[in-house]
Amino acid sequence: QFDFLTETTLEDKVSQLNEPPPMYKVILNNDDYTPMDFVVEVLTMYFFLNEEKATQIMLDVHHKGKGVCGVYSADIAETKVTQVNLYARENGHPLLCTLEKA
Ligand code: TYC
Repeated sequence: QFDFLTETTLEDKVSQLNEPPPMYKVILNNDDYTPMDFVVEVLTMYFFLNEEKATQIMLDVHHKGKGVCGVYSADIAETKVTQVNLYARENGHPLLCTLEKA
């Protein structure tokens, strides 16, 4: 059996049932304008990190260009990215949050 719309075979579907869902890394990207305090605030608000862990991740991103905020299933990862980018835009900052397959 082959589903022409999704291009999945029955075999694919059965193995998907037995496997955990694909996971995605939520990535924070560095820029030269977003204030450090704002990045820490975002990390504590959306990723349930304490001030210390949030500061660590923020500094890591600041020095290395990007960093992982968390790993989630597709739906949750997409929601986090949307929320962070929207909140940054609402506050006039260019902070960019993206997804990568884990
Ligand atoms: N580089 C920014 C600054 O010096 C701080 C910053 C950190 C911005 C992490 C974005 O994802 C980021 N103000």
